[in-house]
Parts: sequence; structure tokens; C-alpha cells
Amino acid sequence: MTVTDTIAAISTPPGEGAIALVRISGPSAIEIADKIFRGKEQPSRFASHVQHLGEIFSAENQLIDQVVLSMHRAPASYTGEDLVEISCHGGTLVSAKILEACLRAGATAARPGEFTERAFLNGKIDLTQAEAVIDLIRARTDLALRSATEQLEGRLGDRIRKIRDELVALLAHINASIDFPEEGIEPNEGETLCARLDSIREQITALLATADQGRVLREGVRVVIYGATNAGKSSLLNRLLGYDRVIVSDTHGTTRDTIEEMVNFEGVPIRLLDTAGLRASESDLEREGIARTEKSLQLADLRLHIADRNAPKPAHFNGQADDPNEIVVLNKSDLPEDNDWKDFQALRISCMTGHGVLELQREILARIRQQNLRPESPIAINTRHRDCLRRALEACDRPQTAMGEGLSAEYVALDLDEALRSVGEVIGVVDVEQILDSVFSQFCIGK
Ligand SMILES: Nc1nc2c(ncn2[C@@H]2O[C@H](COP(=O)(O)OP(=O)(O)OP(=O)(O)O)[C@@H](O)[C@H]2O)c(=O)[nH]1
Ligand SMILES: [Mg+2]
Repeated sequence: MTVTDTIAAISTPPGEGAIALVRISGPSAIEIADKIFRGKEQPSRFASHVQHLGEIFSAENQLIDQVVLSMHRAPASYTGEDLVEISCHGGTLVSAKILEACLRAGATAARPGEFTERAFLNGKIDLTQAEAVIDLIRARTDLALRSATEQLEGRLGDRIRKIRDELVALLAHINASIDFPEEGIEPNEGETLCARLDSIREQITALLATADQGRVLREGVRVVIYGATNAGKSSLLNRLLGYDRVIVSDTHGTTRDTIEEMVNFEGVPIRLLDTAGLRASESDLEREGIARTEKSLQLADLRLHIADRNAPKPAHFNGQADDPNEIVVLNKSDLPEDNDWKDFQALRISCMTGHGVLELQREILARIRQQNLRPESPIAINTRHRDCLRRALEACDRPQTAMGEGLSAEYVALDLDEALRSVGEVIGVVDVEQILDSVFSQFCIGK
């Protein structure tokens, strides 16, 4: 793919700030800068990577702003193309007018992620590194940040390239045995072939095992608070967040919708969900809320089933089960306990006084660790990587059956070829076009 147009965008978030950044990238970037910038020298004469003070003028020859402009000549730039960066004063109108001046001078407006896409297309970064840029921007915990940084440095890409190289070597060997049978290259030098394939499968499996942690790093562990109305679900959410996020009242059925907030427990990102209380209801609205509660429960990594110990045990309370994904919590420990709860094994807390809440947090972390959801390794794949690697693993599993059934080397080669393509998709070396859109559309414009 050759890129011929020159793109421009405002790379800083909308709104007022001290500085805004407008970027131009592509073959005409320097020419455009020459048209709109006036300073001691023309940008085309600037040394690369040096900042110069000057002024930007509109197509109508009107002064827009005093700016600092720097030129990054290809290929030593973020995109790998000629790239111009203009730092202007951070008003919405100023940056918009500078962008307009760029467009009038011949640039086209960039799509979301197009700068990073060009960096990928020009071979500056692989696809996992491009994705790391989004992860970096979105990171909410130290480990998520570290993971994104390591991925940006290419650690995941390196692991994938190693697997790919081994597959290529294996495939080359098998193809040679097909093409030159007279050379006496045995495709089934049985054990060595299997051992090499096993090693590849192990490496893929090890990466696949980081998928859950990758999801947690990027999205957080889904912890859903549920239970009967008035049990104190919303109070618990507020308590765990440390501020009054949700309305709490003694009216049953106060919360009608699911409410989601992120918290960080010891570096583990957690998506806490407060839900509509469960009860038989006449109201359509409330029943819709309860349906949402049930949907959230299906997607939960961990459920906090909360009950009011001051009230009788709700009918059908099936809370005492040894489900590792569920913690039963009896709330309102500051009030006397109803006889129904006598000898009932559960964590007792008070959202009012905070009693037991620390123990609950510890228990939540312990369960997350038990489920192997606590992110520990800085290499953690995302869902797209997982899909590619699963396909690769399936394709690697097939040759063993083929060999067991005495199928010929051609079959094995076909499977390995498929595995190779799937692994390559992770870093973007094959069928690039298809996957590009899904990756770069998640970016913001100007990145
Ligand atoms: N004494 C006492 N009261 C509490 C405690 N936790 C919550 N409450 C009270 O219990 C009532 C219900 O609390 P909420 O947090 O709104 O309960 P909920 O489970 O979200 O209720 P719904 O949204 O209606 O399902 C409110 O009046 C709270 O002040 C507690 O630990 N002790
Ligand atoms: Mg509530």
C-alpha cells in the first residue's frame, strides 16, 4: 500500500488547555508547512527535529496564532513520513483554524488512528505495538501501564516472531521433503518433527494463558453486587469507591439500572457494578432493571451476594454454596441480627460504619488470585491476539492426528501454513487490510 495523500489533525483532546498540537504527515507535509508558516526561515529549510518560533496564517492571509513548529523528516518520524508538528495556544478555535489552514493548503483530515496506522504501514512498528499505543493511553493501573509499555517496546511481537520463525523453519523442512523426495529428507523424522511442533504449541499455549489477565488489565475484573432490595448494595458500592456515587435510600427498589465504576484494589483494576435489587415487581421499569441485573450476573467474574442481616432471610436465599465466584456478605452488622441468620457462615460487614469492609476487599482480591485473574505478567494478550492464536493452535494440533493416521506431508504442510498465517496476523504480516480497520478504528483522531 502506498500512501500519497497528506493528512492533518488536532492531536490533543478538545477543550481548553495550555497547548494544543496539530500534526501533518505525508509527502506534502513540508510544502503545506511552508504555505501556512511565517518565521525567520521557511520550514523546508529547517533541520529535522528542531523547534522554531513563528506565526500561522490562514488562506485569507490572516494571522491565527504564534506557534512553535518542528519538522520531522522521513523516515525518522512517528509515522515514518515527513511529519510536521505545530504547537499552538490551546483554545478550541485556534487549533481548529490551524487545522483548517492545513486543509486549505492541501492536507486531508485524518481518520481515527491514521497516524499510527501509517507508522505500521511504513514498518516503524508492528501491529501489537500499535495496539499498545491504545493500551498506554487507556491504562488505569501501574501494571496496565507497564504491560502497555513492554508491548510497545515489542516484547509480545518478539515472542510472536520467534514462534513464526520456528513455524517457517518447520514448514520449509516439510516442503523440501515434498519437493525433493529424492534428497531423502524425511518429513516424519517422527519424533524431532513432533518435538518441534510441541515446542511451538507450548509457546502458543503460554501466550493464550495470559488472555484473561490481558482482559483484566484492559477492562478490569467484573465484580457484580446483587441481592434483595434494600440490602445495601448501593451503600456497598459507595463504600468501596470511597465516595457517594449512587443514591441510597430505605425505599425498596431505589436502584433501577446497573451502575458501573472502576476501582483499583492494590493495583488490580476492578469494574464494580451495582444492580437493581431482586424482588417480584409489578413495575415494567423495575422488571427491566432486574433483567439487566441478571444479564450482568452472567458476565460477572465475581459476584457479591449481599443480604440484610437485620431482616429475615429472603426466601430462596441460596447463598451458602461453595461457589468460588461468589462471596456472600451480610450487611448492617451494626444492627441486631435476625434469628434466620443464626450460625450462618458469611462475612459480616456494615456499610454504615465500615466494619468488615477491609476483610471484604481482601477476600475479593483472594478470589481474583484464585481464579488466576490477578495480572502478574507484563505480557498479556488482547482478544484479537487470542482469536489469532487459538486458530494457530488448532492448526498446529491437526498435524498430529494427520501423522497418526498416516496422512501425507502435504496435509501437514497445509495445516502449518494456516498456523503460520494466524500467527502472522497477530503482528500484522499477512492479510493486513482486513485487520487494520478493526485495530485503528479504536484510536482517536490525531494519534
Ligand atoms: N444500619 C445500617 N443501615 C444500612 C447499612 N447499609 C445500608 N443501610 C441502609 O439501608 C438502606 C438501603 O440501602 P441501599 O444501599 O440503598 O440498598 P440497596 O440494596 O441498594 O437497595 P435497592 O437499590 O433498593 O435495591 C438505606 O437506608 C441505607 O442507609 C448498614 O451497614 N447499617
Ligand atoms: Mg441500590
